[in-house]
Amino acid sequence: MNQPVMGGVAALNVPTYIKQQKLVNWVAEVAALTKPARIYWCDGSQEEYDRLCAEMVASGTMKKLNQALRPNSYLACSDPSDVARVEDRTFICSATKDEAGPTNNWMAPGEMRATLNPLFDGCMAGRTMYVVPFSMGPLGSPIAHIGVELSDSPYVAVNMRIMTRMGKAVYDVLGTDGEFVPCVHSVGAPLAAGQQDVAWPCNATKYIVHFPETREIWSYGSGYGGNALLGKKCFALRIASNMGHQQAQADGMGWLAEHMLILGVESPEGKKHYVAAAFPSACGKTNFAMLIPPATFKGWKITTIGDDIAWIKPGADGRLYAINPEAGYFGVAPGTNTRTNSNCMASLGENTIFTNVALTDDGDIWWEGLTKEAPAHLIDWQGKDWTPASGTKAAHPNARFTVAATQNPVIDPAWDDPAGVPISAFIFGGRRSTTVPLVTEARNWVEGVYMAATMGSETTAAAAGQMGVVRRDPFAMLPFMGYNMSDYFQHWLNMGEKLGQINAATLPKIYCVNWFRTDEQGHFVWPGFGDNMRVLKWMLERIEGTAGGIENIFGTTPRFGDLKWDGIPFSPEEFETITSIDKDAWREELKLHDELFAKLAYHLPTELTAVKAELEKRLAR
Ligand code: O2Y
Ligand code: MN
Repeated sequence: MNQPVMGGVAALNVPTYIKQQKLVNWVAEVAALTKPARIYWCDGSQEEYDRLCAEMVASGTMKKLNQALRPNSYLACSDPSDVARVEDRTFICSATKDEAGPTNNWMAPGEMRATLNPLFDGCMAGRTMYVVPFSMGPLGSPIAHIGVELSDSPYVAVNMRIMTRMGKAVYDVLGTDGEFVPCVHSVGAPLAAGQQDVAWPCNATKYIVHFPETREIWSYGSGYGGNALLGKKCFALRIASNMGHQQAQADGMGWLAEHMLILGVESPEGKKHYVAAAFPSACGKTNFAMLIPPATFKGWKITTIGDDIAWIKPGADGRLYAINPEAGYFGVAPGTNTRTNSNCMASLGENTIFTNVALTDDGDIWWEGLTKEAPAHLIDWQGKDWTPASGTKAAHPNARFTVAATQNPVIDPAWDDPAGVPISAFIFGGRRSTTVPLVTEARNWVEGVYMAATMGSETTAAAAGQMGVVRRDPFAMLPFMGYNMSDYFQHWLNMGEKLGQINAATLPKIYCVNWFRTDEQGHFVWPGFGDNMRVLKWMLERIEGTAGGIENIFGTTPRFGDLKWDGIPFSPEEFETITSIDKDAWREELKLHDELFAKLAYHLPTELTAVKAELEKRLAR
């Protein structure tokens, strides 16, 4: 924090190790617009992290947790109005509305720039602008890409150090003319001279804006999560999905940026495969990525490459290679405990930033579901005294932890491999109380894309046991698509076709799963969590060509005897409850697919309507 303000413009003080003039010019340009009091170039060191955290403790933004119970860990509590991603304020400002597609908010780029300019003008006054260089993916990996975020939030700077490969080394990769995605973020709360700051500055007006043509991200008004940590959903999904699609125009193939975890599954015989799995937000992705097999699965191992996002590029051998572009986990805390995810709990022992959880009297953290019984007294996420009688949640339901991936006890040895890992299967899952069976293997790539395109989850009414409204969430990408959803379906179909031409035998298999079927009383039938291993084992054996199954209308499913049941009292009747196909329900389901396809009619691939027609025929038989 050593740059003085000179005549209203903060000195740039560019570190000598920065060699790229384009970057320096851009920082100067944004500083001229946003008018910060200081500019600070982050180097990513531990010393810097500790110092910024100490400054936030001093300013009241964070609390240091009990050093003996939770070493080097902090609690930040946000403004109650700033607790989640803001989908209705998120825009894809491509040149035309059709390029953004019907699932995105769109505004013409010129109009959006005219809207944002006055908001950003002077928005960092009185604050420090942090220059945060980061690599999404292993430094220098051919699958990785670089970004630089300019933010007036020190909370963003320290979280970005955990969530990405952030710091000085990025400039070596960038060199004099390397490409980077420019990300500008402001909490939108300029400080007048002498004005007292608040613990969590933000603004009621929020904009999360993507300009795909220039690959820019501009975020205003929020300091929280995906709104502010711009490497995550904004870059790694919205801008990157666009980049992967654009690349197809250049090389005929392109690449994929997916809302997917990546895990390794290894048999006792040492057969190992990597699978990438897409689930909508809040469907237990982190639990699945760190799954602990049941005790009876001796010798089976699950290892994590990533818990949320996958970047996937084709190799010359026709296989798809994936990296986790992130370096940390920004996971949902409530519901996480040693039973649901003990690997995750072990990851959170130290060096963690908690956001919007409750504080215990001995300076540790607590959230709903962490322990069976709540402590007798807490300070809740809004800083108020809390007891079990309060009748409110002590932690916000979207409370988060930010922790380095390296703290995961089951991190995969290849998690940081610049070459990525070969993907043997894709898994798509939604939350459905009826209709969709436990697991189905698509007969071919096109039918797999159809499954992914039509996946959906029931809204909370269904969780209460009623037949809920299904929100379609194609590929679990609905809030994260950087371009037209139908063009994205076509991109997947094209990639499958081209990869199949190189080597049909290594084209990943595609599965659709549903852990959430309920019985007549509305209770979940499938135990989920570690028992999902039973399904993963079947998949691995299908990939190896050693497991059986039976073909139905939609694809291939395991028979009861095709899964390993040791250690669980699960009956064939229960299995039937979660795998049966109700033809009437499926006829209704296909009508809902019609509604989705009607919405996505512009550029909707004819292959998908053909799959649907074929399914209808099979249903009629
Ligand atoms: O609420 C936020 O700001 C973040 S949302 C999020 C965070 C980590 C992983 N996934 C998600 C999501 O919504 O899919
Ligand atoms: Mn996610």
